[in-house]
Formats: sequence, C-alpha cells, structure tokens
Amino acid sequence: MLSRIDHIGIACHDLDATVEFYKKTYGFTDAHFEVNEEQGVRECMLKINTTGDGAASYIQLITPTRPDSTVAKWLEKNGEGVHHIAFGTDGTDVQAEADAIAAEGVRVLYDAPRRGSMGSRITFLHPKDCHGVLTELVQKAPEA
Ligand code: CMX
Ligand code: CO
Repeated sequence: MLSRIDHIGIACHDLDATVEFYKKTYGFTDAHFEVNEEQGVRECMLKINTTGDGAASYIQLITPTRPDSTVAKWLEKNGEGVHHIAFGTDGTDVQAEADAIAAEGVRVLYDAPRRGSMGSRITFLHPKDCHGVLTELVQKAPEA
C-alpha cells in the first residue's frame, strides 16, 4: 500500500544556497546530504516531520552533477521548481506496488528498483501517464 507522501523533489541550481533558504526561512534543520551518481544528482533531504509519529516526510533538494543528468535537462527547460512527488510504501515491496500500478496502464520507468536516498529502493512512473506529475515510489531501508 502507498500510505504517505515520502518527499517532494525540488530541482535547484545552487544546492547549498537553497538548503540555507529552507533552514533560515522555515527552520528545517535536519539535513542529510548525499550524491547519487546513478541518478546524476547531489541532494539534500530535509526532514520536515518532527511530530514523532514515525511517518517522516522530506523536502528533497536536487541539483545535477553532470550535464547529461535528467535533472540538468529539466532545469534547462523549466528553471528551478517542483520536479517530482514521491509516495512511500507502507513497508510493502516497491516492485510489487509498481507492478500493480503498471497493470493500470501506467509506464514504470525501471525494470527493477534502484537505489535512492538513505538506502531506500525507488522507481519512477512516467509523468505523461500521471497527469503531468513525475511520480516516484519509495521503500525505505529497514531500520538499522
Ligand atoms: N515532471 C513533469 N513532466 C516532465 C518531467 C517532470 N519532472 N520531466 C519531463 N517531463 C515531460 C516533459 O515536459 C516532456 O513533455 P512534452 O513532450 O509535452 O514536452 C516529456 O515529459 C518528455 O520529457 P523530456 O524533457 O524529453 O525528458 P525525457 O523523456 O528524456 O525524461 C523522464 C523524462 C521522466 C523519463 C526522466 O526525467 C526520468 O527518467 N526521470 C526519473 C529519474 C529522475 O528524475 N531522477 C532524479 C531524481 C532522483 C531522486 O528523486 O532521487
Ligand atoms: Co526523489
């Protein structure tokens, strides 16, 4: 089952400056930085749920690491802004969720899940099949 918004992905030109904006303006301070070469991004996950109910959600700020990155192409065309939305599984297998969605006629972009932030497993749905929204599915890494 998809049970929550895991994160909203926002593409930006200057990651550090954008992180500072989110920290200063909204007071979000729980920041996790990572480079994902496969996805061609340097990113920062800002945790925005501190209510302690365990259902954390994040703002994912992303900037391209190379000119052929999908995000570089997107930034060139659109400028900075909301790039994708990600739904989190409720502990269920992300590939099983993707298979069920594919059966509804939605294109799933990867044959098998890839590595996302903080050890998660991710896949994407084509924006043209989702009313214009690039949609990611996320299965969090098991708690250590
Ligand atoms: N949101 C909505 N629509 C989008 C989009 C986005 N983020 N990216 C592309 N599109 C639209 C384009 O506007 C274009 O529409 P038109 O034909 O009407 O102009 C169409 O989709 C094709 O776009 P494109 O610019 O030619 O781009 P590609 O087809 O080469 O790539 C996509 C699009 C979705 C397949 C590619 O971006 C992709 O594989 N995305 C998944 C991976 C990813 O985004 N990684 C970065 C985030 C990593 C993370 O979250 O951890
Ligand atoms: Co994402």
